[in-house]
Amino acid sequence: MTDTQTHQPTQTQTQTMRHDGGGREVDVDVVVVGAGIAGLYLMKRLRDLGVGARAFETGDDVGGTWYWNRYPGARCDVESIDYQYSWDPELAEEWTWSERYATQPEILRYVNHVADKHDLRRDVTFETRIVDARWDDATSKWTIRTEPADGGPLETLTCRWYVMATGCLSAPKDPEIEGSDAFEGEVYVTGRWPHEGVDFTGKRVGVIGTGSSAIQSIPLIADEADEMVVFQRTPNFSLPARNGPPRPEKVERFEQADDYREEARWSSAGVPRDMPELGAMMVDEDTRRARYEQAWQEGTIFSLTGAYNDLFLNPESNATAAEFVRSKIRSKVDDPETAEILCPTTFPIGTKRLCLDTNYYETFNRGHVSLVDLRAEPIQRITATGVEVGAGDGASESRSFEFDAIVFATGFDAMTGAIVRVDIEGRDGLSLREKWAAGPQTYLGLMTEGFPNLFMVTGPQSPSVLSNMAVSIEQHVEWITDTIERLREDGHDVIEPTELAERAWVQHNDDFAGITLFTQANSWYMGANVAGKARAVLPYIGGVDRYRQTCVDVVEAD
Ligand code: N01
Repeated sequence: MTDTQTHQPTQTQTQTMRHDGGGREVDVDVVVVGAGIAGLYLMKRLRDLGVGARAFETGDDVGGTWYWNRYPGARCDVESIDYQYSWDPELAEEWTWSERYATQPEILRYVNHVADKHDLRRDVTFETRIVDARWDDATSKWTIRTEPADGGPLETLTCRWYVMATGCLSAPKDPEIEGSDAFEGEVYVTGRWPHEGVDFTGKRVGVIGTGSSAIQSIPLIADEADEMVVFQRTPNFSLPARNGPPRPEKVERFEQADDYREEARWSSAGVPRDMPELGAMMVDEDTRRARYEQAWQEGTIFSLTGAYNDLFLNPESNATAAEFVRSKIRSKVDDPETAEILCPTTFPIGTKRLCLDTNYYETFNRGHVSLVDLRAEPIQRITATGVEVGAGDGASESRSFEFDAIVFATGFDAMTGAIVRVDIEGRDGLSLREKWAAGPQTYLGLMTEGFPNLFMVTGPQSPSVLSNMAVSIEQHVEWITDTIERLREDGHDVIEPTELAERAWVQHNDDFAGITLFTQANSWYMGANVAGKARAVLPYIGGVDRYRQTCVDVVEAD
């Protein structure tokens, strides 16, 4: 399934080649982009294999997503017992999660603990971004230019292998609102939250967006703000997280950590759980409602849409789960009009990522919090003092809101954004940005034809965001490092998917997506949240277990 070329095995040591024009030129075996959960594990594996590697990170420390997303209420929506590294079994003994769903500061402390314990910072260059990367067929190497945050000279490196461990939700998207630079008050973006925190006490705050980041932060911002207005374009389905101490039944199962983790690796979403055998329409309404109620009480993103086996396939089944959640929203929100605005009706439940919340809907019962339905009154512009909404057709009146602070919770250019923001040029000058203009084309979400020796961790067309990222990251890191090790042992310098293998994988992804309801939503899963981005299902829908088996089969087939 792949082409390889044979050369001498690469050097294992990092070598300084020459100095040039103020910038240095360095040759390493592997360049890794990102020092988050994926980048750190990559660096550890490569070091253990004796492969010279350097990582680059735009932040000034490790943590990736947990470094950047410091907004109030930021938590993982996968339980912490599941969302942690498995490669160092001692960590489970050393680290006890204080909550079922740990907060961002606790997760960041955990990542720092791992970085300290394994001395992983020493091979990372912080506050440095990759500007571009070009493949050279003559040397079978990548040439990469990096730019330090302090505006210092660009550095040029060459490497044999180039790994993007850039995360799926790391490139904040442009808010795409007229005048978004015009506001003269405080401006915050959830994905780039100030490290020192923000005190909203006594302030009038506008929040734009109602995705996970907004749904987690709104109740806490409302605790401080004098007045809060939430601008909602599309309502989301959110389930109560029921956060608290780690669940005793989970803690007990995790006592057999090896078995538990193996089960996670071979589960459909990277979290061990019982799979439903029945379709939703195979049971009567009372049974169904009781099952949904049980799932609602469970408080996970998997429980409700995992209650029946056809909720992503059969619109009629899906509608029963969606209506169940809408009934819960109506029961939580006092004002019937506000409740209706908060009820999602335009996409099947689960086809936009479900949110987990603590008191989100209840926040709209507070006197100082109001909701603006942007479908009825779209944002016209952001002004120096606030936000103007209205149909803009002269038929209805426009309204202005004045704020001290505006929070943009407007999301990310997901899955492909962080990859194509680097100017990557493969064989014969082929631009990755151009190759993916009509949607990503990858082999297994790990590589892409025309870009030899370029690997992606949890790239598009792999399970990634539809799974427990911790499990999917480890699988990719191990696959990539095993592959590099094998190529070196066998004296191969180049690996690249064939065009046919890639076409088949893209087709397989499309086929899977086509039989599900995912294509019916204008979600970031579909690339639909970014103006001009091609519409394509970005994650692999077939499940972690099926995907892992495919990767195993590919390796076994040599
Ligand atoms: O981003 P989003 P997010 N005018 O894209 C709105 C993960 N995550 O940062 O839906 C007005 O979901 C946009 O409206 P619409 C998680 O996987 C995880 O919240 O495009 N509104 C939407 O409401 C999550 O799914 C955790 O109509 C505009 C919102 O902004 C993913 O990250 C926590 C607009 C963006 O929502 C992304 O979540 C947080 C405009 N011009 C995030 N542009 C956990 O682990 C955008 N919007 C719990």
